[in-house]
Amino acid sequence: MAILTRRNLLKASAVAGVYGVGLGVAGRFNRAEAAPEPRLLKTQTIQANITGTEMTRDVMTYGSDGMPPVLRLRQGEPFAARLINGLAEPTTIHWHGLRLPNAMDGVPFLTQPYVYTDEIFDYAFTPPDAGTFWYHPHCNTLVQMGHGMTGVIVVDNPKDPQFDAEIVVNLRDWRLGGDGQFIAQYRPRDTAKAGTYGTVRSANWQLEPHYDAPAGGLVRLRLAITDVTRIYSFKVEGGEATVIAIDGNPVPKRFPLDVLQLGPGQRLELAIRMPDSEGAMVSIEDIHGTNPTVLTKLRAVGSSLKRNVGDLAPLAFNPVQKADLGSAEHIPVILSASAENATADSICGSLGYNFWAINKVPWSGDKPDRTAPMAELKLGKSYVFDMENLTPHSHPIHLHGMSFTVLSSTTGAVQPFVSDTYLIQPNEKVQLGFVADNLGDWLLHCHIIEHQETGMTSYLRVV
Ligand SMILES: [Cu+2]
Repeated sequence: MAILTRRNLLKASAVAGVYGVGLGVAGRFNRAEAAPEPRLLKTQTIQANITGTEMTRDVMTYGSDGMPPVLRLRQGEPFAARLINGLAEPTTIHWHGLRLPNAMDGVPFLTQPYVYTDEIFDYAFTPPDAGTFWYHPHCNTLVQMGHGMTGVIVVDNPKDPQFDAEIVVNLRDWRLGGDGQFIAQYRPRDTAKAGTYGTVRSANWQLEPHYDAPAGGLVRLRLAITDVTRIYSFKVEGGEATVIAIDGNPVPKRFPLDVLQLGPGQRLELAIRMPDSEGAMVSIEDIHGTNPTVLTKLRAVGSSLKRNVGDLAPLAFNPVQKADLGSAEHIPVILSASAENATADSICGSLGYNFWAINKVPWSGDKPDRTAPMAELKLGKSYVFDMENLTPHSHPIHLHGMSFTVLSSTTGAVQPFVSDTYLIQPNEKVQLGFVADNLGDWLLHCHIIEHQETGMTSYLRVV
């Protein structure tokens, strides 16, 4: 792919705008409906009250109303968004977990040019899957995401069972000092370990917000971990919580939530049966690490609806092809540390260090010095990632453009979850099966953004 210069950029944007979803991808990802009116997403720098006491300056967001809006799409219906860049630096939008044409994937150099200050880029695609997804930049990602640019996407299937309430929660931290202002987004010594944690935790940009829900009713709770670093272990107190979907896909078999560990980029959907008595609270907690934290609370209101989680019809599975394991080709994916030198030679992609590598190649992505793809895949063929984590840290590994099924793991029995992100533990070996059903260059990277930007990034080419 040619490197696009700034001069080419307006031309490229115009092409995307006119042809939208028609850009070079065959099959069901290439549906040629007329594009709907685009949703305007203007990036800008604002002040926001996150700590509850001070206004934080230099917060970055989409729109002007604080937290980036929750975008609601419909499964199988065309969607369009116009990115207008009001930041003082380039940006792009990646639609995490959505299977869409490669030209819409939002990765600088791999799939699209930078969108510079005051320029626009038109995105258009038709989401094939229903569920909880999210959107964020893929340029100067640690800073832009760290400063606020992480929003949740809900793709509705109108045939889903009826809940009595739905609550969407965007979970993330902020690196703020005692004066409520941003401090350095990372410390290299932490980048070389689990990553640099935020100092202020939030749910929907608030500290422990409370939401009302009907007593005795069924709540569809959509949790999205949009933080750049933190791994969560979810626990629910005070109500009955059933896991119905993970990472945008219904689970093969529902199960009661005991404790579930999920990493940056992952989503959890729970059916919560609220207590019967008015005023009773359900608390959603993260018990990972040494500092258990209440993230948000739901308060039962009204007289009991006396609903039963067993009455909920199942969610429809998304149309994700299953790999043919008999013919599948195996691709090794080895996650390791690296000590090669790096230079901060990119606007979007590098922190100036290499600490990590995939298959021994450290590459921070989002920059012009492309490495070769880790593998070239044939459209329509089945593959299995044999992924192995040689590091002493967990890594949420995210595949763009395609969904995989978890086949087996050395950690013990795994459910055949369909997902776009797998949180691999130290010393774990996992097998992930998928069909290469989407043409183009697709990133595979750790979603601890410091790891991504210090080498734990690679990409696949589907031809
Ligand atoms: Cu990582």
